Amino acid sequence: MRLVLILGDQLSPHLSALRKCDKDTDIVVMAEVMDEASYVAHHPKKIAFIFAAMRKFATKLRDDGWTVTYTRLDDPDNCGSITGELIRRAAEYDAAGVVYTEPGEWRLIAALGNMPLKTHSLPDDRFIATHQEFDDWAAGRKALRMEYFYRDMRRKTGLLMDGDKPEGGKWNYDHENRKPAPNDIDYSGPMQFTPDDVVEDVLDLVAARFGDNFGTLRPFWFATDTGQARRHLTYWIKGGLPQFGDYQDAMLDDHRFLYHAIIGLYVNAGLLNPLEVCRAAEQAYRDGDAPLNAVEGFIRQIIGWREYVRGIYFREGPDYVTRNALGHDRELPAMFWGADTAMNCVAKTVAQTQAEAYAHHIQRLMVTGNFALLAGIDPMQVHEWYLAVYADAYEWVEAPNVIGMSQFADGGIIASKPYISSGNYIHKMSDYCGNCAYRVQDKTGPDACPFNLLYWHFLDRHRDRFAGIPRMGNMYRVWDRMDDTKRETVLEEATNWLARLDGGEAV
Ligand code: FAD
Ligand code: DLZ
Ligand code: SF4
Repeated sequence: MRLVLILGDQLSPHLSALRKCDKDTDIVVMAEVMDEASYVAHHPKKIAFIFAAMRKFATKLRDDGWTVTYTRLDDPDNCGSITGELIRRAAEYDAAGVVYTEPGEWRLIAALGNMPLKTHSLPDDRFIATHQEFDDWAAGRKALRMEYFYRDMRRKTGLLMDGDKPEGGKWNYDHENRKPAPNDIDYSGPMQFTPDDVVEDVLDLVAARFGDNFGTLRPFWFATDTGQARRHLTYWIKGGLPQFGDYQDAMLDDHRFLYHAIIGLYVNAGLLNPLEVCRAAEQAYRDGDAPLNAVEGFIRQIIGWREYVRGIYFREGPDYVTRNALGHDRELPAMFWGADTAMNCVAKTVAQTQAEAYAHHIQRLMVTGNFALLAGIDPMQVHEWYLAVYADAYEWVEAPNVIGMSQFADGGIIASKPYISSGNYIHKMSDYCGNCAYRVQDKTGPDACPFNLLYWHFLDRHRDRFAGIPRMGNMYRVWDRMDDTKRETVLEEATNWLARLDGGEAV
């Protein structure tokens, strides 16, 4: 008899560990444990989502004939850690060993590997590329650009392929996907689910135990099982996907979700399979219900970006999260935890993060991420913030996005140049600036948008590293053409603004 470990983000009936084992003889172990629930101060909605989905998945496994031992967070015998629970259960059932699917964090991989039990780790084949395939692709390349990896994934899956050619003749339709914010959104998603008894029990538990964490628990509306997640997906494919491409990069004060899929949390926890999601989107294109730019853009996010960042996380190793190539060391300011700020774009992104455990990609990258990078905030603190506050955050996917793509702390493995912008970009893509105490048009002066000041401050202080990058040369030429007094004013005002930030002012 063996134990089969199922972690909170492995809630998939075809998980490799389940396929390997026998429901007549082996015993599934699932456990809500404090170690996992507190290694960062997760958003209460994220904890509630994971616990509720775990409880429902355990019931499904029992219905399917498995014997499941399930430890609730408040069970008196709870050992508090995954390894503690496995050791306890192994003694209880005199188990010969533990079978598990490789976790998505180095931390847990190490802990499971160091247990005093016989263990058998299996690859997580819910992903399209194996570690070996990614490493083979990466080997010998000077630059690991997602686009080329993505093309291989298109060929491997056959998604949007026309024989050996890409559907429509081009691999990537991104240039059609950068429309600024529309005046209105005609999609009412995401689909919201009323909590049932299982979810209500979990909400009470989470409110009692994690009520002080950053984030609002109720109203809670996430899907918590595969059936619900599929209903939401179908609803989005019909109502959201057709316009997903056009407005992928847009941001609106009054619309938290726009045309985004809000499926990251479901796919990452195992409720939806990434290929199933992509095939459903492809079908909408084949049926004439969604345009190619939307469907290609969506599929690229999943079989391209999602697979690519995972490949980087495992290739780079456990020290990836500690990297700090730009030597940034500013404390994460209180505005990230909801303290007042006059910057409307940051305030709105943080407020919706607090309410929903969700912000979409451009908010994460070009508002909070851009700000943290320009202001020189310690990337480890930025990483821990993102890992805590988003319902879809697990280290394998969050760290490459934050440490690599957003903060350039890996020195340029993921991003060929830093994702930075002045207030102009936010102004173009959103309606935030119209409601802001700062003036996006002002480059200097008391009302100048902080992004305008910090943008030049960043470029100036990292000149040695970035001036030689061809696609950044233009920015330095603009800076160099400014007259000396203006340059000095910008740098002085940026420095003063940062000092006020450090002093705890609600800037
Ligand atoms: P959509 O915009 O509708 O996209 C569809 C799907 O594509 C997503 O659900 C996701 O599975 C996938 N996807 C899109 N972009 C990426 C990407 N860059 N990396 C991996 N998958 C991607 N994604 C996470 O799943 N977890 C994280 O913790 C996370 N942290 C991020 C931090 C930063 C700083 C940035 C810039 C991006 C981060 N992302 C993360 C990627 C992306 O922002 C989210 O996947 C997306 O916002 C989830 O919302 P959605 O389901 O509505 O996605
Ligand atoms: C994120 C999370 C949380 C909050 N709680 C649990 C838990 O109590 N039990 C569990 O098995 N998994 C949990 N998880 C998910 C794990 O942290 C996740 O498996 C790792 O982060 C690896 O991706
Ligand atoms: Fe953000 Fe600047 Fe626009 Fe204000 S003016 S919303 S700080 S970009």
